[in-house]
Amino acid sequence: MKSVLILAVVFSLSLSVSSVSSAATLSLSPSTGAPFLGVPFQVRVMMDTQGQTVVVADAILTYNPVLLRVDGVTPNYADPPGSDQFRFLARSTFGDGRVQVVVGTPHQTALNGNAIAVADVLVTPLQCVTAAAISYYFLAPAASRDSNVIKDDGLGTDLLASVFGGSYRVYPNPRGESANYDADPASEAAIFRPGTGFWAVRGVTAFYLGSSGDIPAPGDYTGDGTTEAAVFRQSSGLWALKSGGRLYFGGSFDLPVPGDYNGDGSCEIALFRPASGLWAVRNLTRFFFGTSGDYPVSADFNHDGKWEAAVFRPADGLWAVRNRTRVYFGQPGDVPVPADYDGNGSADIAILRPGNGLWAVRGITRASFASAGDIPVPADFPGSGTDRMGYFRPFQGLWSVRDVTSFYFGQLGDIPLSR
Ligand SMILES: [Ca+2]
Ligand SMILES: [Ca+2]
Ligand SMILES: [Ca+2]
Ligand SMILES: [Ca+2]
Repeated sequence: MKSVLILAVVFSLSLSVSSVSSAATLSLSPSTGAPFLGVPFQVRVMMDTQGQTVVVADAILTYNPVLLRVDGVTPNYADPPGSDQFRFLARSTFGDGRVQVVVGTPHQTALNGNAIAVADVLVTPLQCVTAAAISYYFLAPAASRDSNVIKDDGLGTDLLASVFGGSYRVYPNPRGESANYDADPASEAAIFRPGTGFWAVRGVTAFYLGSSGDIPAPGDYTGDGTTEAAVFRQSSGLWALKSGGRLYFGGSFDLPVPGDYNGDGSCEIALFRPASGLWAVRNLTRFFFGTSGDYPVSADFNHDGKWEAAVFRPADGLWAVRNRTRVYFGQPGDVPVPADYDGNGSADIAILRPGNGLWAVRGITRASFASAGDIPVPADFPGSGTDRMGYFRPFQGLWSVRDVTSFYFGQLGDIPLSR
């Protein structure tokens, strides 16, 4: 996925202080990634002193608060064994796109090491974008009020010579193929907790399936009319179904896009490869549709019972439904939220604009519903045959379904799953 490899600006400086033979760096780990809208991910502040003993590290990160929100800063010192060297001196977050982490070591036990984790920063993506950057605020060695790494020489010599930020591609939240886990026709609210593999379906069941990093991919794989939990593991290509089915299909960088692509009433295992636009539906077909950077938005757009491959292109708002249509609807930063909002059996082209909470359903309706950071979960919660606008507000665990209901279910970090 080469389009992700957009590193933040890297400054290189020639040091004028001749006594400084090595130079410290600050970096972010991971420096690239593909997090989901609204689902927090963690980046680690890393310091490399290149063998120098230091007494203070002062990392100032900057980010675009329209695209990202910092939800927490946690000390994380990967000290040399038994050293217990660091002290967490200060942390501060600012709503205007800055977060500062200050750590120090007592002089008598000054650090002498290489790449050291300094802190973990929990970041929540607020918009779907191809590049959300986190950079260090860095001017020059010894400049005041920017990032610094101070040598243990009693002089306050700033060793920091280079910084390496990160850039992250934010995808729409995964929705699976369906979310009807019981006998009634209504969609259920469900959550997947990525850290533990915990699933909970409101009022129905809770269980464990999958583990940290797995992408939830629920669908009616057996064709019995109810949804089955499933996860896709990018590291190995594993699909694990609640029924016990396990198989390998796809791998790193692939996104699960389960759906009923042949109209036989059961959900197929399928994937989309954003780097190349490859679609692969297991035991059925493979083809290329879309280009690098597109978001998959497959659904049944023409009410023939079969799902169409489809993509939303965030750069210009293109919706392309394979063999059906190409229209422009939406703009960069919008979240595609296809669903059947008028109940005619066809998925409708729709977007949520996170900045102002605008939902727009092409040719049908517009409404203001949701605010920044909310995760869209349109679904047929009443079981009436029509999908409703709905969102999950991670901070509060709040679900709100427009004109229908609201309730609390789940918590920050959970991936909400409804369709
Ligand atoms: Ca149900
Ligand atoms: Ca099928
Ligand atoms: Ca169709
Ligand atoms: Ca419709």
